[in-house]
Amino acid sequence: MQARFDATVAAEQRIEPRDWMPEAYRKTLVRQISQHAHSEIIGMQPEGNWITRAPSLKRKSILMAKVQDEAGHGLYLYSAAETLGVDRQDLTEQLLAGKAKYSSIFNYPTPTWADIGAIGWLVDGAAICNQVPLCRASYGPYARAMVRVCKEESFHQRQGFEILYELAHGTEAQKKMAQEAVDRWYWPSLMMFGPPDADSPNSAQSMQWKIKRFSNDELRQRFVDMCVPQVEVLGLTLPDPELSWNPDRGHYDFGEIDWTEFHQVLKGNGPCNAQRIAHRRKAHQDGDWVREAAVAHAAKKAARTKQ
Ligand code: FAQ
Repeated sequence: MQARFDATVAAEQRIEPRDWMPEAYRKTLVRQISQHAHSEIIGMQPEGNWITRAPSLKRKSILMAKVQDEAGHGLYLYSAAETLGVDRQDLTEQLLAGKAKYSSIFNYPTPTWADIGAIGWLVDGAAICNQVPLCRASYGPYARAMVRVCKEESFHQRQGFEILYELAHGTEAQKKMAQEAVDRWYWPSLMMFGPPDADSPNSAQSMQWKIKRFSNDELRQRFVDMCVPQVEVLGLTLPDPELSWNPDRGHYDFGEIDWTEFHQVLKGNGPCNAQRIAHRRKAHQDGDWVREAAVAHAAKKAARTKQ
């Protein structure tokens, strides 16, 4: 069985839910996919915060669609996790209990409308860099989910870029607001790729299993290289004085990331960790009656078909 699994992975074919798989492979997938699902669900909050305050009806409808897409990604990913034999309710309970991880990036606040532009451009931009290679992940349901998710993320990224472009080419105050939002989100978006390779306990095995195709640092570098020309088009700057083209490496060199901040956010001490979980708990409680009604409806329907 192990030999067949290894051969399937080596041949770039997909492992499907009914195939035999090593227990550690299954566990790693549940860990990564559920964290990813939680990120999408918690990730609705920083932007949802601006739906009622979007500056025009057009912006409001675009933002509503984007946040709704994120809910869809979350549900899609929970379904992919369920193909590995876990229960969505258990995953949700772990999140509500504050035991499950989700991306550090969603623990930062969105004080201005420009933050919505910065999230779209930087956060969705980083998500695309990280997730496009996951479309080739060895586990079929995860890889297929990523194809659709990435298509939607690229629309999200462009809408964020466009918000920032408009602001950066508006009044002085608007340009300042755009620059400040980029300054706030740039470093946390670099942390989305995870710890440096030397401190990433899961990378080597996940790459061997072809779940991850590139290391955290490789994808982070790709993202920095992508941001530099784009920020020039925006007419803004990135808040890193050490950013410079390195012709020998063929990449941009960049400054040191504040890993203490990253670990603090992971420990629950980021600016919005407590608020995000409290909000998610309340939303879950507020949805109790919907779940009860759905169960009652299903029971009624089942009883009717038996008659
Ligand atoms: N935040 O050994 P590694 C989105 C944890 S995009 C929190 O390197 P791995 C779209 C890691 O889980 C955001 N925790 O781990 C959107 C591990 O903990 P564990 C979500 C982090 O798995 C946009 C430990 O550190 N995207 O939602 C972070 O090989 C806009 C050691 O790290 C994904 O989840 C972090 N930043 O690599 C939505 C993509 N980084 O479990 C709304 C799929 C690391 O051992 C608005 N995931 N950790 O206790 C992945 O590609 C990988 O899981 C990585 C981490 C690259 C995130």
